[in-house]
Amino acid sequence: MRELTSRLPTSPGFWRSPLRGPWLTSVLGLVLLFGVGVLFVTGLLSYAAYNPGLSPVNDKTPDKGLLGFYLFAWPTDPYWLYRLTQGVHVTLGLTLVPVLLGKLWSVVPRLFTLPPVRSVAHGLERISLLLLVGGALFEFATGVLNIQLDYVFPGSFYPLHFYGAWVFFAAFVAHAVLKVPKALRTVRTMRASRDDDLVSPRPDPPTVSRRGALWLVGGGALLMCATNAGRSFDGPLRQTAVLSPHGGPEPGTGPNGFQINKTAAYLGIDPAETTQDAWRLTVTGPGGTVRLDRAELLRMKQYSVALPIACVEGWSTSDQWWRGVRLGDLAALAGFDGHPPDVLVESLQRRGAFRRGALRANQVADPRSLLALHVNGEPLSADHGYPARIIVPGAPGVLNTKWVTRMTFGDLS
Ligand SMILES: Nc1nc2c(c(=O)[nH]1)N[C@H]1C(S)=C(S)[C@@H](COP(=O)(O)O)O[C@H]1N2
Ligand SMILES: [Mo]
Repeated sequence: MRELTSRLPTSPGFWRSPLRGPWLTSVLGLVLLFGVGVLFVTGLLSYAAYNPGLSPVNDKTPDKGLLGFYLFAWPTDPYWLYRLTQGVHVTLGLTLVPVLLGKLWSVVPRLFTLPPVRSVAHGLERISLLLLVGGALFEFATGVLNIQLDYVFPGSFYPLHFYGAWVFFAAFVAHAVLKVPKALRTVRTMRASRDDDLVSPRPDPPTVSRRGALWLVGGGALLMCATNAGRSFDGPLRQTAVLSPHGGPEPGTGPNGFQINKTAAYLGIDPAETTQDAWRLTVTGPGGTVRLDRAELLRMKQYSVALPIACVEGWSTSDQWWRGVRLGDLAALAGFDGHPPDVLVESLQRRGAFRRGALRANQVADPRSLLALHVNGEPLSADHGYPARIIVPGAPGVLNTKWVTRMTFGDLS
């Protein structure tokens, strides 16, 4: 009988690894306490950076209501802000995958304990664990899928990952409040109590030490970090990011030879619509409507600025030299002198996401925010948004609309 029951995962004897116990679980838990905290903060910042308050243009998350309480106008300083916060968010998220898996492995016997619910309090705790584990798997899965260029999860990434983050983090905080004191005690005394339910009653002989197991998880995490972090840099470093897309197709060399998200061909931009004869920029606002061709834009005062492209997917380029017209000067054409408002930017693109984006007044007012016509001394290439694209300091790449054709100035929120 004893033999039979220990073949079922509901029996403690089924779990034979001598590694399981409060020590391993506590160490991995404390690493996640710190890591998930950073992921949550950088994730909320990432959402704020998107200016979701400019609904429904930038964000279609319905009824974010109270969850959006913290939103603020995303600053333009320092100009590498989003490159840093999103690089950390994505690289750290990938680095923590082995730690999360190790932690789940270390507590998996508890998933099968019988009876499943012993009391009301125990039932509530199990529900919170469901939200915790489910939330963690959901957030890591949607996050990893989103950086694979081809997003396959049903539904829009933003509301899924955003709501998921709040559910996960609420359960995470409850769990941490309950468990951190014990975890700290366990790690500090380096002693694992023998009667803990995670300790196997019939352990197999060890094949690896506790420290060895930790090295395995830590080595996996380092490997994830080393094979992904390169996406935040150019040149040979980017080639070290063998485990994740570096952005879109390989960009080639020359002034326009830096990372491309999606090419003009892929998005169906018709070259016939971008010629000097065909293309016009329409600038509108309460002061009237102005239509400009590229030559007229080039006759306006041109400014140069060195800014990176930093994508929500975690990759970024180093600073590129952009040259073009100040957004503030275009706002002046639309009747706003001195105090520019928000702006809605629309591209030639007809299908797919990111056809348009909205920028906040503080972004329009920054003298480094440009409608760029040149990059690194050459006209923009088709893939980087010729005839004209937005570039704004500190902003996520997705707001740097390419192939701009219309800008509508006015209060959007
Ligand atoms: N019209 C349009 N503009 C766009 C996009 C798009 O799909 N369509 N992608 C955005 C995203 S997500 C990023 S990260 C940047 C990338 O710019 P790059 O391809 O010049 O590097 O362009 C942005 N501008
Ligand atoms: Mo992006």
